[in-house]
Amino acid sequence: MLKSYSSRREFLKKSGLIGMGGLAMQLIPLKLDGTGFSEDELRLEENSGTFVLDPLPYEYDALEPYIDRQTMEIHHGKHHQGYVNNLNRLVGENKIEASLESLLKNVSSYPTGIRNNGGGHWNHTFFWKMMSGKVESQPGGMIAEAIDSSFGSMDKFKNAFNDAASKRFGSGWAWLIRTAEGKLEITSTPNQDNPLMDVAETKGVPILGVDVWEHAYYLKYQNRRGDYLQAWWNVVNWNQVAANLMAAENMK
Ligand code: MN3
Repeated sequence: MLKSYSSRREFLKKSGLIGMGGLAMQLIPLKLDGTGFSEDELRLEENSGTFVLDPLPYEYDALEPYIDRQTMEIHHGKHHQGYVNNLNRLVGENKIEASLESLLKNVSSYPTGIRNNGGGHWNHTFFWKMMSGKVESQPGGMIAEAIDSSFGSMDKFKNAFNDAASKRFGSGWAWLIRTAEGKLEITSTPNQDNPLMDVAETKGVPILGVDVWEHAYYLKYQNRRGDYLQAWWNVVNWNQVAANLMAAENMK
C-alpha cells in the first residue's frame, strides 16, 4: 500500500517525533523571490488533529515548467490543507475513530463531508507522490508490460486516460486502477470520490491518478484542460506507478 501517514500517531511514529513531546510544526522550504507566498503564509498549520498534511516530497517549483509553483503552493498549502482541517473537524464533531482507508471503504455510512474531505485528503496525498520533477521519460519493466498488454501500447493508454480525464464533467479525477479481478482499467470519479469508496461505480486500487479540478491547472492553462493533461505526463513518477502496481498486486 502507498506509504501515507493516515493518522497523526502513525506520522509521529514514522517521523521519530514520538517521545520528543513536541508538536510537529512543519516549515516548507521556499525560495523567497517575491513570486509566491511568503514563508509565513506557507507555514503549515500545527497538526493538532487526527489527520496531518505532509509537506510535499519536493519543492513547490520542482514540476515547472509543466505545473507552476503558484499553482502548487495554493493547491497543497490551501486546498489540501483545507481538506485536512475539515476532515479533522468532522471526525471530531462526529466522534469517528477510523483510519482514512476504512472511512473511504465505508464512506456511504458517514456524513457527506467525510466523503468530500476524506477523499480530498487521500487523493491529494496520492497525487503529490505520483509526480516528480526528476522522472524517467518512459516507464520500463513490469508497468510498461502491464500497460501494453492491457491497452495495446503506451500511446493508446495515454490517449484513453486523457480521454477519460477530458470527459469528466466539472471537477473530479481520472484513474488507472487494478480491479479485484486483477485487470488494469481506466475510470473517472466526480468531486473528491475515488475508486476505493463503496460509492464508486468502478472499484479498484488506484495505480495512477490525475486531478482535473480547475484549481489544479487554471492559473497556467486557464480553460485548456487538454494542454494541462498533455504537460502532466512529463511529471508522472513512473517509479511510484510501478510501486503502486506492485503493492496492489500484493493486496488481498
Ligand atoms: Mn486538487
